[in-house]
Order: sequence, then C-alpha cells, then structure tokens
Amino acid sequence: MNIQRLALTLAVSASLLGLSACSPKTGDGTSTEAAYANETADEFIARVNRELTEAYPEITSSQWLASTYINSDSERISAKANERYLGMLSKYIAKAKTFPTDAKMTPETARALHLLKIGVTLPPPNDPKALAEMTGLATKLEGMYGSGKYCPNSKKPEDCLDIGAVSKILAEPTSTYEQQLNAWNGWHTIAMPMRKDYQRFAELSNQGAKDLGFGNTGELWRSGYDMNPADFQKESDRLWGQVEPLYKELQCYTKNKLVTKYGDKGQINGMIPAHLTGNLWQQDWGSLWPILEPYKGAGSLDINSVLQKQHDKVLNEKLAAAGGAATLSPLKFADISHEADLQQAKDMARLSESFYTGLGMPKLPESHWSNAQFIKPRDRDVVCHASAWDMNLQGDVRIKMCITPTEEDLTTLYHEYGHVYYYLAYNKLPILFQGGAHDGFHEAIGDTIVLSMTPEYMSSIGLIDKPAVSQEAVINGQMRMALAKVAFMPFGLMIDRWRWGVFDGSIKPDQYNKAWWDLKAKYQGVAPATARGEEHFDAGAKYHVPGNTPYTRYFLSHILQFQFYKALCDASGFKGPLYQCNFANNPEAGKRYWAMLSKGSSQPWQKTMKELTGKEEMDGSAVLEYFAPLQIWLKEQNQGQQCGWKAPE
Ligand code: X8Z
Ligand code: ZN
Repeated sequence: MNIQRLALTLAVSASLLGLSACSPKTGDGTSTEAAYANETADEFIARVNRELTEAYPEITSSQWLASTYINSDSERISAKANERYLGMLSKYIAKAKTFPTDAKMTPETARALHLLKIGVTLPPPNDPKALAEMTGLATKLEGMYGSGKYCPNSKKPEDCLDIGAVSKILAEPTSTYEQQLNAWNGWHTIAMPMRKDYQRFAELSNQGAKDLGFGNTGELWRSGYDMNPADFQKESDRLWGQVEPLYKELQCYTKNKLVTKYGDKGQINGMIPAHLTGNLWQQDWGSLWPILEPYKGAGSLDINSVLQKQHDKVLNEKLAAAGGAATLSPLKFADISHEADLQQAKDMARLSESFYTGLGMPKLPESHWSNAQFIKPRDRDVVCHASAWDMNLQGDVRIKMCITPTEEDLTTLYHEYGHVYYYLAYNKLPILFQGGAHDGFHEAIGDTIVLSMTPEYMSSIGLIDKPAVSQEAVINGQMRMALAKVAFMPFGLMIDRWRWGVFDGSIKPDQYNKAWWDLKAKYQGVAPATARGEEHFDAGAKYHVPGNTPYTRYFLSHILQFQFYKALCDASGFKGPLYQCNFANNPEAGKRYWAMLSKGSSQPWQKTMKELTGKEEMDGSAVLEYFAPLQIWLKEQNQGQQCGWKAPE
C-alpha cells in the first residue's frame, strides 16, 4: 500500500506501509498496548500487517472523498482520519525501534521493521496538538490547490479559469506572448495565500521527522533508497551529470527557436522564458512541437487531432441520436457533451488497459469502470491532478483524472495504469511490502510502456496512419519523446533540491521564491519574464508541493524507465536500435515485468533491479543510447549558435 497516499499526498505508492491504526474493535489502541508488551518482532509485524489491512479502506475512502468532493466536510473527515492514522503509525514506529537489530526475527520481519521506520512522507510529531495542526494544514493546502482558480475579474466569478483552462491557453500555438504571460501569472496567484501555511507545515513536518530520529524531513525522504541518505544525494547528482549534456543541447535548440519566433523576448540571458514552453512548470515541452518539429510532416504524429476527431465523432453520433443539436436545450446539449467526454475518456483508458492485457496481465476489474473518476465533474471542485488508488487491497483500484482528448492525457493514462498494475501485482503480499521497490520504480512502470508507444504501435491502435520510414521520421519521433522526457529531467530534480533546502533550513522563508528561481535557472535554464518577489510562492503552484509528494522519484523514474525498457526489449528478443523497440503483446516481456511488480518492496531495490536488468545500479546510459541520433542532430543544429545561459548571481 501506499503511505504516501495515506499521508494525504498522491495516490501512488513509493514507500509502502502506511496507515496505522488499531483495529476498529480496539478503540484507539492504547488500552491494548500493554497486552502486546511481550510480543516478539515477528508477532509485532504480523499484527501490524493485520491491523493496517483492516483499517486501510476507511482511510483511503476519506482521502478519495477529499480529492473528489472538495469541501469543508470532506476536508475535516480526511484530516481527522489522517491524524488518527499518523498517531497510530508513530506508536508502531516507536515500538519498532525497541527491537534490537540482533533480536531473533525472520529476514522478512527485519525488512518490514526497516520499512516501517523510513516509510512515512508526512512524519507525525509526538505532540498531539502539533499532529492535528499538521494534518489540518496538509488537507487544507491540497484543497487550496485543487480548487485554485485564476480570476481575472473579481466581480465576475463566472470568468474564473481553472487549471485546465489556463493550461489550454499556454499550450495553444495561436496564443500570443501576452496571453501566455497573463495565463501563467494568473495561475501563480493561487499559491500566494499558501505561503504562510506551507512555512508552518514544513516546521511541523520537521518536528515530526526529528521525533522519529531524523535530522529533518528531507533526510527522512532521502532514507528510502536502501542506501545512506548522503550517498543517495550524491547518487542523484551523478545520474544528473550523465544526462545533463543532452538536456543542454535541447535547451539551446529550443531557446534559439523561441528567439526566431519572439525575437529578443524569446530568451532571458540564454534562459527560456517560463511562460513560453506551453506548460505551467516548463516540465513538458510537447506543446512547442509546431516550432520545434525537425522535419515538417516527416511521419505524421499529430495524435491530438486524431483524438479530437474521435471525440467529435462520438459527440455527433450522440447528438444525432437525440434528434440533432438544433433541437436541444442548452442543458440537454451540455448533458450529451458530458456523456461524449466520458465515453471518449473511457475509450482512451481501454486503449491503455489493452497494452497491459496484451502483456498477459489481467483485465481491470469491472468496478474500475464505475468507480474511477475519468473526467472533471461539472458540479464541484476536485483535484484534477492525475493519481492512481488502491482502495481496499482487494481489487477496488481506481484512477482519478480529468481526461481530455489529448496525447498528453493518453500517455498519462498509460502512466497511471502502471501504478494500478503494480498494486494488482503486489496485492498478495503483506501490506508492509505493498509498495514500489523504491518510489522511482512506481513512477517508472507506466512510463516504460510509454516508451514502447512508437509510431509503429500508434499505428497499430489506429492513432496514426502507416508509420513513415526515413531518417527524418526517426529524428521527428525522437524529438517528440525528448520534449516529454529530456525536458523533464532537471525539473524532476530541482523541486526537491528546493524542498530539501527548506527542510534543512538552508532556504529561509524570506527567500522561498528567490531560491526557487535560482534552482530553476541552475538546473532548467528557465527564467520568469517579470519579477517574482517574495510576495509570490511559486513552488505552491505545482501540485506536489501543497500535495506533499516527494518529487525526486520522477527524476529517478526518468532514468529507470529507459533501463527497464531496454531490459524488456532484450527479453522480447528485439534486435535493432533501442528507440525502435515496441514490446507490445510480447509474453516474455510481460512475464518478466509482472515478476518484478510482484516483488513489491519485499527486498532491497538493487536486488529487484538486478533480476530485471542484470545490474544493481541506476544508470543513465540507456537514456543516452536511446537518444543518440537526436543528440548528434541537436549538436549539428546548435553548431555556431549561442548556447548556455547565465544564471543569476
Ligand atoms: O504527478 C505525476 C503523475 C501522477 S504520479 C500524473 N507526474 C509528475 C507530474 O505531473 O508532475 C508524472 C510525471 C511527473
Ligand atoms: Zn505517477
């Protein structure tokens, strides 16, 4: 299971364990503590597994409601459930620490005890008042993000823009520089009121981390990798060093294209203006395709318009069946549009499911199709940020998204189902082992499959015509992937560089925003077009900060997914350049993948990694192998051009 979800963050796992909780029959657990005074470590872990499994569905339900019906009632219930859970968890952890490391216990118990001590992302302070305040703030911050809207005119609430509307303006190739700047600035206003709450939240979380015996929350987060936290930090630097040269070539090429389009305004000291990448956080540059496409039309990859056409076809059929659009009231028309949106979203979800079943994995249970949230409801605020949930450890698996007919949402679906299939594969393990080998593994499962979404695969599912075969088409295909994967990498790293600094005190509250932009400059080479003083809280405009989800996992995933992909391609018998491999429908690859997923976190990740890839290390060389043709091409394009950037002092 997933402590992170239970700690009021994303519904995807990483570290396992989770909730605490006494069984419902034993009240708050305190009266039973004495009865368990003499239990052995093996007995203790067996009890924790039992009690957690029993209490689990209630806490996930409260969190599902808080994310899919944002209001003060669901917020209260979720905060309370979380408080109860964390209170019990801290008792379990305290007890776990009383067993000497040389006490007699099975290796499984030793592993479970270790996971129990390091697996919480929202560490509970011992002081009950501080704990209640922290869980209240956690729920509040996530709710603020979920219901956040940019309201250009305070007198006209009907004109407010939610994250979907703002993102659309940014991504639209026809939007002007000013429209994009306005939309970007507008979204960032939602985070300004979070600043004080976040500062207090970080203090309380640190108090909890210290109570658990860690220096601060960042150190706790870095302890989840079967290595010492200081070594983990070095390891992340090493991995970034491997891929940084590739990123720099892409940054330079992109910046120069922006200068071609916008003139002087297309760059800031060699950096990319933050509102011009088509993405609120500059983490995915796919929307810049019209200006970055290397060879116009070489291999049609316009999946957005195919999905939009499919959607329109569904809508038109439904409208015709209802007697034609002209005969319908606005209300009826809206109902039918909503039905069409839902049908198209489910069709996209079915496509994703079919990749997994094609590998020999089970079909999703019927309950999934009725319980999941596929599209944005019309009557309430929800957290649209995509997530995957295991509600009861017995098959009630769900995703929560606000799907639109876009390539980005299609690939996010494949990502989310990676989490869901991980849940299904490790459901048979004790709850304390129901987590990813480490959190980067959980994030990499679906993305490995996304790498297999080659033009050949896209054509096999009817999203593009016959794939073109030419060197130009190869470069276009590589660029399409690079705008999602390579552009992401420094972003994947910088968010927690910021949070680690906040937690260890090297970033002080009066420098929150400056430090944020310094890191964005250093790693991503992006800069804001207008001043972002300390009245802003730009970190809060990214879900995972108010949602308290550690982010280094995504950086690691962007390394791991290429390693997994290579291993599965080898297993499938593929011979040829890595970027051409598509292991869809290959039973051997499916068997190997499922075997890895079934291990959960029952053993150190290095062992799980070796079983799949033959190596115990994370390694960026598969990324470089995959993008070798593009890297050569980018170097040629950048020859003689101005590259590099000057980060602020
Ligand atoms: O948050 C997510 C997933 C859910 S785990 C949709 N991702 C990161 C993000 O959107 O910032 C996937 C890639 C990076
Ligand atoms: Zn994820």
